[in-house]
Amino acid sequence: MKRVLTIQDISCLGKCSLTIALPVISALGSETVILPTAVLSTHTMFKNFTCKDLSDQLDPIVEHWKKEGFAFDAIYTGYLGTIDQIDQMKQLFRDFRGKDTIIFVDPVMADNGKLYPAFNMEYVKKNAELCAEADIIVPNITEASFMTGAAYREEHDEAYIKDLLMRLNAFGAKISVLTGVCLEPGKIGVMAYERASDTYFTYQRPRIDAVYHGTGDLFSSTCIGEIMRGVPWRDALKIAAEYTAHTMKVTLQNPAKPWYGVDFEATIPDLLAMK
Ligand code: PXL
Repeated sequence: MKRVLTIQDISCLGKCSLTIALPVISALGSETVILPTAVLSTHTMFKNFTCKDLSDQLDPIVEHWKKEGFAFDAIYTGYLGTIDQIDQMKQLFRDFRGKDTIIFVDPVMADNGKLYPAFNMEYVKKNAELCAEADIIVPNITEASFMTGAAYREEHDEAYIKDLLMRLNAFGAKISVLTGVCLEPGKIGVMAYERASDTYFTYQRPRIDAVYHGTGDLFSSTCIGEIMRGVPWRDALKIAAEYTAHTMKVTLQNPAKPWYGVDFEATIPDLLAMK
């Protein structure tokens, strides 16, 4: 069985970060090891959330794992809390990177042209450094524009996306993926660049007209979970885009109209059947 280490916060209520990564990656058949970076009462889109930083726990946990000789097939980082934690991640990658370990970085910090409340430009710069240590990076367009210094454009064409991908590629990851890419009216999806083959990959599907928190985490968790079950990365991106959209569609039908997260619990059986 593959073993994935995922490092993100726990938002106790909110359906994002670890509360998505753990069930989704586990359902896809990998042992999922978690390293919580902080405990929040909810995700940061709620007002008055509490937050307990766990930075001082990371080193002792990692030291224990090193003594036990644990290894990981993939390391997936998502929402981290602080600049120091990003430095801790860089060291953790060095400690646990084996010959075939896939380092998957989702530099969660912004969306829709804006940084999340907890972050500033210094944090952006640090996240770019973390991306440089990864095999696969999956920023959205907002995160990519912040990290590369390119202008953020809500409406974009292929030339803009390719330019962003080239700027991301310069950080050093093997595969740079941009999410939230819209190349035709009414469509949305991803575009990626793989350095080794010097090729682009584009996947577009009909846009679901809704915004939920946690969909980026669902996308990334699905992607790494699929890669771990042997699915080629391009197919994994496609499945992750389809599964995220399907889950949004199902959530839209929920009469309780949840606003803070998607009903992935209802769609995990569908994910397992996707090819
Ligand atoms: O889904 C990304 C995410 C993860 N963790 C926390 C968040 C967010 C997005 O807002 O606030 C704490």
